[in-house]
Amino acid sequence: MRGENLPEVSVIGLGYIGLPTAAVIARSGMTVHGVDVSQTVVDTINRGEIHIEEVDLDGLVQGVVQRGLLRAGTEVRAADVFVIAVPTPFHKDDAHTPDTSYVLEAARNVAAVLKAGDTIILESTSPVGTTEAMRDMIAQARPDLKLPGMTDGIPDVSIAYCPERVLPGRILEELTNNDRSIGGITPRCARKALSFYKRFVRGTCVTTDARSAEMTKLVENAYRDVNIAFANELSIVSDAMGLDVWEVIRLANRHPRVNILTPGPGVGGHCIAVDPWFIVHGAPDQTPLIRTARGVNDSKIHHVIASAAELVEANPKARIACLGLAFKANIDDFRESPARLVAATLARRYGERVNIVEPYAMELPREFEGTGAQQIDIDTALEECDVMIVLVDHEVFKSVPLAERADKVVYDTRGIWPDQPAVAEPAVELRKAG
Ligand code: SAJ
Repeated sequence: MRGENLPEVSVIGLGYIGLPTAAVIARSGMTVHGVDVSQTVVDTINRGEIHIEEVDLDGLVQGVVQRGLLRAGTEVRAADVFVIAVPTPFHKDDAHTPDTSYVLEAARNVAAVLKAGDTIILESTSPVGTTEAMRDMIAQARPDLKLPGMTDGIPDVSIAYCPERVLPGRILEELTNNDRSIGGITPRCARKALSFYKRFVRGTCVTTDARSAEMTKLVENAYRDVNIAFANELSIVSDAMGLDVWEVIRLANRHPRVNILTPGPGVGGHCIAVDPWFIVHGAPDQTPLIRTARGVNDSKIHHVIASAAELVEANPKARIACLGLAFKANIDDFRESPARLVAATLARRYGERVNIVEPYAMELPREFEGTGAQQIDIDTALEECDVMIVLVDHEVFKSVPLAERADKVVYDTRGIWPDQPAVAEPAVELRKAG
């Protein structure tokens, strides 16, 4: 312990959640030992640098490393509080079976250095029951310790589940200001974890049991997935009926109790398209709505590919610009991105006719190699391309005035240009065709 009894903290997993979390904890004055399996990640952090992009994270990490509050390594060391933030993907089988092996492996490593009085907190999005499974794994590894829920007396260690709920692009702000649900294996565990979070979270921290907290996290993302699916289904219906979905949603949302989300080329990222499967897997017969929503959002990608291909083929001489590769606006995260999948499919089919505009990418991802597709900037696209396929609602695209795009054939999957005149069918005469 340092100074006025500040706990020493170990954060296991230094990715998109773990690193910002470690840095914010360190900023509050606690000494943090970060753990990651990748030596490169560890070396980068120990130089005061970062391996991921997130607003303001570089300065924060540099500061806490310089002050000696954050240090990274590949081995779990003794600490007072362990925060586990490792990935929980699912297996690519039909049942979408959750893969909690990284969580259990982290718990096994923690067990080796655990001492009476310690607190272990799982933050990774996890299927219901994972925190208890983690406890069982620790019980097996450390029969010398009394574990919560397994002893009549006061347990030696506290174990809790506290999901992160931060939005990529706003992680540092949301880590501090969002409310937190803290689920203990026992109420005492929850209180122990609560006293830790109160040191660096300004939002309200609410205590509950571990299983409810696990379900709460899954429900939050499934709620969003279902609502985006509704918007995406409306867009497919509107296409079939020849309606402008943006106009329909705009009007419907004037109702005081209606708030339809925004259609897009599908749902990307690592959370909303994944977490609902954890609920479906846990209760396959009780989740028709959640499962269907997943299907609707996945099928939207194919609807967009088909509609874009139709437009490209209807304009055989046109040069095409795909605007955006990121999984959502104003970030440089291209993993699990529907926009990237759409653009790459078009690049493979139509080769050098296709141009990609992605201000957040230094170069095109590997799957574009050999397709003939080029990366160009937005100004070149506006000068040289005739067909614009909007896949991401980056601010820089939104701000293009009508005068610069009025003569383009536009397929706007994000509704960023509501003033764009509709294109006459069949294909228009193209300005730069030929
Ligand atoms: N999207 C739409 N239409 C919308 C909103 C989003 O198509 O109206 C798409 C986005 O373009 C993107 C995907 O959905 O492809 C997800 O984007 P997002 O901004 O809704 O969410 P994420 O994945 O960046 O972060 C979510 C957040 N969860 C909720 O808002 C309920 C975040 O708070 C969680 O912490 C994060 O998942 C996580 O780590 O679980």
